Amino acid sequence: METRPPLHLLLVFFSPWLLLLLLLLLLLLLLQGVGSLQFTHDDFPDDFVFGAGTSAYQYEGAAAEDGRTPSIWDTYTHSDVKLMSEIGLEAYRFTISWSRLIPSMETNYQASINLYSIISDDIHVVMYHMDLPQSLQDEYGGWISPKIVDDFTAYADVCFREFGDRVAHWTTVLEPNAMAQACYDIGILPPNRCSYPFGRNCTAGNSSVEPYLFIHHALLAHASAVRLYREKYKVAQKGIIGINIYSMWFYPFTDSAEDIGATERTKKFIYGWILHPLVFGDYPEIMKKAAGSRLPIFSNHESEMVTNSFDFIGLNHYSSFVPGTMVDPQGLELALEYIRENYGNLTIYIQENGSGSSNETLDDVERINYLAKYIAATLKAIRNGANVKGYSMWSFVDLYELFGGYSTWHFGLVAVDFGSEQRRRQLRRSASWYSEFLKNNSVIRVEDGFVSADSHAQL
Ligand SMILES: *[C@@H]1O[C@H](CO)[C@@H](O)[C@H](O)[C@H]1NC(C)=O
Ligand SMILES: *[C@@H]1O[C@H](CO)[C@@H](O)[C@H](O)[C@H]1NC(C)=O
Ligand SMILES: *[C@@H]1O[C@H](CO)[C@@H](O)[C@H](O)[C@H]1NC(C)=O
Ligand SMILES: *[C@@H]1O[C@H](CO)[C@@H](O)[C@H](O)[C@H]1NC(C)=O
Ligand SMILES: *[C@@H]1O[C@H](CO)[C@@H](O)[C@H](O)[C@H]1NC(C)=O
Ligand SMILES: CC(=O)N[C@H]1CO[C@H](CO)[C@@H](O)[C@@H]1O
Repeated sequence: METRPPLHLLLVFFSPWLLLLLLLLLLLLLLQGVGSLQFTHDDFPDDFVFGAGTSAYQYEGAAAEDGRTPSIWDTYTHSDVKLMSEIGLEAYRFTISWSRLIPSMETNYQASINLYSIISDDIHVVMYHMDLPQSLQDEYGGWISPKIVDDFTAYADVCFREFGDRVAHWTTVLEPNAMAQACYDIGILPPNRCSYPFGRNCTAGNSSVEPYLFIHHALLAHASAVRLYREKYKVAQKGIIGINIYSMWFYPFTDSAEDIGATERTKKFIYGWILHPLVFGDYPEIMKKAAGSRLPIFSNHESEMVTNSFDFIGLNHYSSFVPGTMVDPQGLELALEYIRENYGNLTIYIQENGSGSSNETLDDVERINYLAKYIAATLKAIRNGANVKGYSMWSFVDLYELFGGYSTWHFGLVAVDFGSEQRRRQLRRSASWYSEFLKNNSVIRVEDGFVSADSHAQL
């Protein structure tokens, strides 16, 4: 049987003209940059803000532990604010610690916020990230009791009253959907509640019920704080308020209907658990069906209170669920598209995104690569119609990371020498790179797996 093409076809195929044409086409494609994007700060909308964040208890962490006085914390804040201004951050995000918002600390927060206000009028504050006062946990079980709603609202009232004149963005609760799992399902984070076989190391808890209770009360507490803000503070303080979700992206394992179905269900549990009530006043049908009577029911009044109780949605986005690689900027684009398609064109702030490393090197090229790709993905999403208004990287300085302690993980643009008495700060290459992007409008080119900038940041 004849399998080779006739000779005259081969001749045409190898004709020098055709070859030249093919080469020209290839060159054009390369010049155009297949899958590449070139951009500067100016390509983002005027009201788009770039920032970086920290969280109070991770930041202050050691301060309380080793008995340092608040004035030393204040010194760190001073030097950090100077660095923030040098780098050119437009927004600064930090978390107030509920368990530490005692009168003596209130003055410290006042002092810090005053300092931040000098360099930026775009201060973002997170009110809750896993630091419930122990007394409320002991008294009534904390978040699994509806009593938390009033206590959280009272705490929010203090935050708005004391700091609201200088805070532009309030985020009530950080990553409730991730906390439900870590704190009440597998129980690896405080209050370490779980039950067999979902978690194995807890002394108390109920993994099949408490995650749902936690989210239910977190949504009600959030909505109640938002109502308070809108009724009592918003007109005078002119800020906006929202909630944050942990937004990992998921791909089906195969093309089978089962895998596609499972992926859709997962997304409803991860995104819809929070967004469906906030947009439609109730949990997604698929969750009600799967969780049955374990899922609490919103009364009409609660449903009304929760619906539209946000000005923006904050996303913490780190990676996708793909075996092999953690860096998947496309996952961020797909997550934004999913939210827009299912819940409308919501105002989104990417509040946390960063690359942790066990390597404390100052020459953090990998972090630069990661950040450039995700900033590029954000720009692409905006061009495709997503309403993203800000990008805040995690984190500004190396922090006391939740799982590893000081020495293990390094997320910072700024390195901290935790061994030195003064906790000496040093800018990493990523800080200079971010600064060139923000202040000098340097060009960032992102190609598949490769990032370059006009002028490479020098330390
Ligand atoms: C339970 O705790 C022990 C001791 O802290 C630890 O070694 C073990 O890995 C934990 N097991 C699980 C399943 O988390
Ligand atoms: C968790 O609570 C449910 C509903 O009250 C109950 O049926 C189940 O037995 C509880 N599980 C554990 C481990 O206590
Ligand atoms: C840290 O990263 C730098 C640059 O990527 C590399 O040269 C160095 O060997 C790494 N150090 C460790 C301990 O992994
Ligand atoms: C979403 O809202 C933004 C800001 O108003 C707008 O620029 C964008 O075009 C909207 N997207 C769609 C798909 O309508
Ligand atoms: C920005 O450009 C100026 C002038 O060319 C230069 O002095 C400075 O080092 C550059 N980088 C930053 C981060 O400002
Ligand atoms: C504050 C926070 O949640 N940080 C987490 C970000 O994600 C990394 C893993 O990618 C965690 O190690 C951090 O604790």
